[in-house]
Amino acid sequence: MTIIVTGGAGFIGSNFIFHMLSKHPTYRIVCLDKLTYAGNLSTLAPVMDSPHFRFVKADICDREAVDRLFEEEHPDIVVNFAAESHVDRSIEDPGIFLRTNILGTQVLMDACRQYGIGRYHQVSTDEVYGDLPLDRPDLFFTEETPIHTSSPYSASKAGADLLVLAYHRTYGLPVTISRCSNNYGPYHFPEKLIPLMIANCLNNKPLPVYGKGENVRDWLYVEDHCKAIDLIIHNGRVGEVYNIGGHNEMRNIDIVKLICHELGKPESLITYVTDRKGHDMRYAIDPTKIHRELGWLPETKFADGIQKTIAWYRNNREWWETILSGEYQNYYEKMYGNR
Ligand code: NAD
Ligand code: TDX
Repeated sequence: MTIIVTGGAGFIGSNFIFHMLSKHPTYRIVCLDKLTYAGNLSTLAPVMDSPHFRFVKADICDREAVDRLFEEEHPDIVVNFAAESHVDRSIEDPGIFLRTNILGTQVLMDACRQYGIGRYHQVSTDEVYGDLPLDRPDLFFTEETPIHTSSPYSASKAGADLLVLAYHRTYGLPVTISRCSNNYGPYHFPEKLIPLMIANCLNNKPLPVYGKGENVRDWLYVEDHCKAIDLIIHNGRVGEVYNIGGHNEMRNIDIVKLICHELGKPESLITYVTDRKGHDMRYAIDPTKIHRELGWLPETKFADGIQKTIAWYRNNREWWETILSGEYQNYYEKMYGNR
């Protein structure tokens, strides 16, 4: 069994590679990654020398490179994590989001059609459903909830999802799609809420909370997401969408306060800043389908997962300080300098 994992040098993709190599020791995992600002080869150091692993630096939009890899590897399965993934960046510059997230998906699926594939899996997001009101805690996203996007990022992910379903219906490509809620855990790029707040806390820097901090996200430990994808690519029904989420809704401000508390830092570090444009209020996933069909349930409770995550950032300062010391400084100044 050979699996091409695109975007495997990023947060969830790298965790997925670690999971697959340990859970399926006979599989060959080939990581294709462009190594954008979000990709980090040092993350993959523990598996780089494994005879079951190969890393290839390439852009999923580069048809020649993708075709060459398919000719060399004859993959059975492709799992597409590669994407521009940060909502705030998509508000500043949507173009690269449309290119990578939509056109890159097309290139990968064209190669799957040309060379044949057992399964093409698209890693999507709950953000394609838009948001839910704060005063309707009874509402959840199901797989039937209409697509209704808010940001250029979520619109690009939704565009890709529609294309994936079109390739299934039109060409019979054996596809599956998963739509997961917010992940957290090791190797999360420090531009995202949880790792940014941990890193800033550890450096005694202000903690920039957008708006009033009342927005709600449904947090899932990254390993639980990886296990769900593992189940879907093996046992999920072709042509189907599976929602993944842990019924763990929390307000941003409560997460930030919890991180302060865990790290023994004062809440006075919290700074309320100008809200994100078009900011989604609440995400909440109904994961009944994946539970009923595939037996998936989240295993890590938030109280444990956040402790493990904070411990990881404490013990792996070099990983994130290297990021903070580079180009990220310009990004941070641009995003938060005058906010
Ligand atoms: P990430 O930004 O940490 O990693 C993205 C990876 O893709 C990086 O390694 C980057 O180098 C690579 N990449 C980007 N453009 C590429 C291109 N053109 N060709 C090849 N590689 C490219 O993202 P993440 O948080 O790990 O998210 C992975 C996937 O999961 C994305 O598709 C995202 O939309 C989805 N998702 C993320 C979350 C979350 O909470 N992080 C939740 C649901 C779904
Ligand atoms: O500095 C910040 N301050 C703040 O208040 C940042 C970076 C974020 N926030 C808020 C915005 C959101 O309400 O925290 C919440 C979470 O923000 P992000 O970490 O940027 O995640 P989100 O916008 O919810 O999107 C994430 O989940 C779905 C991932 O980045 C996406 O890739 C995934 O599809």
